[in-house]
Amino acid sequence: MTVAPRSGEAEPIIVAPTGPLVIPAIVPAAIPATAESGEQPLLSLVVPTLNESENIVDFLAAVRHTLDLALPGNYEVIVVDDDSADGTWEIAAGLREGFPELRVVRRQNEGGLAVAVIRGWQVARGQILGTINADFQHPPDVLGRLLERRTGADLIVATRHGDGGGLGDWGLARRVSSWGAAQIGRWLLPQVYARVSDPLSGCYLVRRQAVAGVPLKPLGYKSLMELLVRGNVGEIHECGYEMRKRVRGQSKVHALHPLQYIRHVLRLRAAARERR
Ligand SMILES: Nc1nc2c(ncn2[C@@H]2O[C@H](COP(=O)(O)OP(=O)(O)OP(=O)(O)O)[C@@H](O)[C@H]2O)c(=O)[nH]1
Ligand SMILES: [Mg+2]
Repeated sequence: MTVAPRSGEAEPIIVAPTGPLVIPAIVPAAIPATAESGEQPLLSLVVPTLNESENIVDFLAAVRHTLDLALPGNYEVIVVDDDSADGTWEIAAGLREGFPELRVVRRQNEGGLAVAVIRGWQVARGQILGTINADFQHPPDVLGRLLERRTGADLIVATRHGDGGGLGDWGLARRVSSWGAAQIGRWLLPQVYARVSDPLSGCYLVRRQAVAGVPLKPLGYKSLMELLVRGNVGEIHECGYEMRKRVRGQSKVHALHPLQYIRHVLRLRAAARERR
């Protein structure tokens, strides 16, 4: 990992960490405080990206707008890009000069969405870690509402299945596949579904202390289930949101994802049994 101080000039693009997927309990000394305040920000929001050049500029502007209102000067946004062929990482890096809270990780050595999120948290400075997709399917203003509900919670989940949330104008095929994935999860990991209405959510905030120090090993897309089984998550709050359809750019979901998901759920079921 290369992270240089940010005195005046933009931090270099960060090389993704390698090795065990463990989030440090204490921000590593090699990661400097922000130049602006000299302190660590409260929130580190990871935005995983793969070929999101059509979304990234507008998306980061929207996130910035929301977080400048909710947590002015007290957050950082970390784009974790998998060396996208469309240059998403370069476009994001070009925005850092006018957006000092923005950091960019370029990951070249491995793949997978859930792992990308954890790699971002490994270079994070905040005590609250978060993630949101870059394609506007999670409306960026949900971040403000998640933050409003953080008092007393280890985890605050943006949910499609409670608190007024919904699947918006999703088509039938997508609704059926989402329902099927939830049924498999409910069957094999009932203890997870007893705690959270939407453990497949890709938008949530979690306290560093609730997930630090535990070896994580997600497979595929779903990071929240991983934290719920392997982490030490106490009180959970939820916040409903209406999921949108992707408007620009291509979906990265591919035929292998359902199989990966089932393998991941089975792995978590075994891990949950061992913890009992
Ligand atoms: N770093 C990284 N990001 C990824 C990867 N796969 C997907 N993403 C990003 O993760 C987010 C969710 O991916 P999507 O392809 O939109 O998945 P989805 O929302 O389940 O599917 P759609 O509804 O079809 O868009 C987006 O910001 C993607 O750019 C990956 O392998 N690595
Ligand atoms: Mg999407």
